Amino acid sequence: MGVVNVTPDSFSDGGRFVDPDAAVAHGLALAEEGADLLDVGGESTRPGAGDVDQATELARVLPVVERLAGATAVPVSVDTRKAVVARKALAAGATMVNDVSGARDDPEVLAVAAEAKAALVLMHMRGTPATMQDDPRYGDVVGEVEAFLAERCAAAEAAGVAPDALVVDPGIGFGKRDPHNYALLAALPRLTRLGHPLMVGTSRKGFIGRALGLPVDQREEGTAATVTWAVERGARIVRVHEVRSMVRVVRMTEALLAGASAGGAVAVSSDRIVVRGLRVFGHHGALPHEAELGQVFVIDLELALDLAPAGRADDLGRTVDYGRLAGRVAALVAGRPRRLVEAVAEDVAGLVLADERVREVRVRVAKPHAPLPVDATEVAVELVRGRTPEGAR
Ligand code: PMM
Repeated sequence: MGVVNVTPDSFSDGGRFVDPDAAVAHGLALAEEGADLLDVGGESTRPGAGDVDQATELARVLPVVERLAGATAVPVSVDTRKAVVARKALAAGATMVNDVSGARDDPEVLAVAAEAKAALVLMHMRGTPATMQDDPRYGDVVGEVEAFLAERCAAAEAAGVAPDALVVDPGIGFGKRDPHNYALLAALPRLTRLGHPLMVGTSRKGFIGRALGLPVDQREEGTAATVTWAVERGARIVRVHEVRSMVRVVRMTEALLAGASAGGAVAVSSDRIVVRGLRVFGHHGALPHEAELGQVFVIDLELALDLAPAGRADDLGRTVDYGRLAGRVAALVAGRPRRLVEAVAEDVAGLVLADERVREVRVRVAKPHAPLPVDATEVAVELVRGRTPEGAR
């Protein structure tokens, strides 16, 4: 997705294309360079930016959308948080709405997208552009963003948007500190499991500038690294300013992914078997009464392995039988007491990796009733163990 900002003040290219002729020419150049989508925005969403009134936004966006939609076959998206702008842009030829508020600021956006049968990007943002970088804090940024996106998708579907018209976006840089951005980028595979195409916008953003110590006009290579990373981890749309170079970056990443799987390696597979919420009574714990009385442990497992052989042959013998595995894990957790949940998780990981088809396993062991001096809903340990050439580490 190529960015066409018709704004005087966007952080990355503000002012360059505020003239409609310049914006249209830029959009056409991006189409020529290989963009599959063009995202036209008339409101800067950089940190601290104030709201733009509807008339101004319409005046910026509409002529550009209309002319681009008439002049190129590349679909046009409108980057807006306003239902009126979305409606008029769709009528002018746009086929996608990109709402950085996840359609919270103006919930009418949902009905507009539903009525026009338009695609709809729902992005996570904390607060508004004006306030979003005022000390953003999260307990569990990935969990909160995931829950937000799931809730907004449900709201969109309730308003009549078809599930396959929805795209989700974690909103890199929107009400997030650098550790939040990195955590979300690391968790893209998890976000793909929301069941909608995942879009990621990292282009020229501040966290790249801070990592490299470079100003906004020198972040192309940094952006390229994030684009490779995002595509490899399941992003289907990357929103970028430099289309020519990023199309090459995406094509090369795709070639690597295709080559790796054609070579029989499962290393790039993001196939997973997931078992969640396995409740087992056990006697693990560092405190004497835990060992004596026992308590419930809740186990989550995520196994990375290539599911294609089983799927193609429809043959349980070619995959991990999750029912049998769940039984063996439950027996382990109900069995010999360990002092630490870490030890329980480690032993569970070892059991799972004993099946050589499993490339990597994530194990989470939670104690919902852990004896703590303060209130907490849950304590858990989570670990990831993989296979090295010498065997499981
Ligand atoms: N980033 C910006 C604007 N719109 N939309 C989506 N869905 N995702 C983003 O990450 C995103 C966006 C800010 O970048 P810009 O000011 O350079 O357009």
